[in-house]
Amino acid sequence: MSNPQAVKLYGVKQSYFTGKLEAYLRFKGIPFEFVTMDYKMFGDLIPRKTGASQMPALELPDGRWMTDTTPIIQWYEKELPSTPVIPNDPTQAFLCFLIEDYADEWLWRAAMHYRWSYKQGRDLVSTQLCEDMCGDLPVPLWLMRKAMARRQHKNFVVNDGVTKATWEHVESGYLRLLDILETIFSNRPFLLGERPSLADIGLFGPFFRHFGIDPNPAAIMREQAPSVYQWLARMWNAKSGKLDAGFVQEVPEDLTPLLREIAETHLELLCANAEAFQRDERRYGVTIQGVTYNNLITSRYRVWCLEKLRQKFQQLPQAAQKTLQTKLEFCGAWEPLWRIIQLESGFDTQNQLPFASGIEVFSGDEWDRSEKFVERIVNWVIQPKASQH
Ligand SMILES: N[C@@H](CCC(=O)N[C@@H](CS)C(=O)NCC(=O)O)C(=O)O
Repeated sequence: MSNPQAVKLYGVKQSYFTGKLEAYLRFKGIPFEFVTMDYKMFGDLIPRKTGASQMPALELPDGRWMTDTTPIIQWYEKELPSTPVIPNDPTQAFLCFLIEDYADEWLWRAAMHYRWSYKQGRDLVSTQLCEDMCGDLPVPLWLMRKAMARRQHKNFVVNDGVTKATWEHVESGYLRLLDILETIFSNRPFLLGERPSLADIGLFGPFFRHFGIDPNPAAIMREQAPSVYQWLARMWNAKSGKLDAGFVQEVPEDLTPLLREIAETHLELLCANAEAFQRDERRYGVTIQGVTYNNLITSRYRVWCLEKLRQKFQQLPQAAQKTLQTKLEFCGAWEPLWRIIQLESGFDTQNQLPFASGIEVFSGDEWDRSEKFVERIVNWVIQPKASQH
């Protein structure tokens, strides 16, 4: 029997952000019922209720809907403050937001690339996604899988700047991150000590549902970073009720290479994206660690991400700002955080998320929306002649 107090979590078991939120709900002991989001919900119910065609979405027992894992978690942290994932220490708290943002927005290129550029990942996940999301479409599975793999590859790999020239850099970012995390998780169970923080939950998104499942990156992780592999299972099974351990004091030295990596990659991308947004350009290029990515789609959502990080800093007391500034300068993250003088996404200006109408990370003409995907398969199969015109 279903629990009337349970929230409904709409998503699929292959999804980055659904996995992130599941880990959080499990850790906090928030009862939830998992609802597989099929293509009809994705294209209709979910955007109608939340404003955005994205997963996950949460439906509360009182009928309210929430979208976007970042504000959802922040809302729950205020509602259920007794077992926090955001440390009290302001420097640690800010670094958690920064690591979460890097995991949400930067790592998805590598995650999508390993999934959709390699045959093993593509075959496995296109089968799972089509069976779970499109099981009732009157279309042969092989055809659906082909259309799904093509849509995902175009949206998340080609449109995100992965080419022959950037391929190696994309993969080297994953390998470097494994090395950094292997050191950290050889020293302690979670990024900031004996209990999971928001930084672990953020990283769990790409790591659990992509790097840990997709055959190619998972094989690399098992060989090269067994402590990271072990952390994945530890995170999945972490329960706040069972933990009385705390966060470490201050910021451990072994986080410095991670923060430097974030400064050189993610913050550079956020700046270039924000500049393109200001200039009203739909596509832009950026050089990261000496490698140039071209033709990236400008994202209003990611302008908002940078805006939010800056607001988090500004909300801190003066003394905390000073300590944090020193740390960020040391890691090269201070200058890019403030490089853009005028930053205005115009999104969620009243701070009403996760209940306000959300926006997708990417949208616009270049983005192949899910509705179009279904429409195209139906055209191919059911009206093959009509689709030739
Ligand atoms: N910022 C959102 C991102 C959610 C998101 O982009 N989810 C992906 C799946 S993991 C999605 O729905 N993509 C839309 C698409 O494929 O069209 C969050 O944190 O919830």
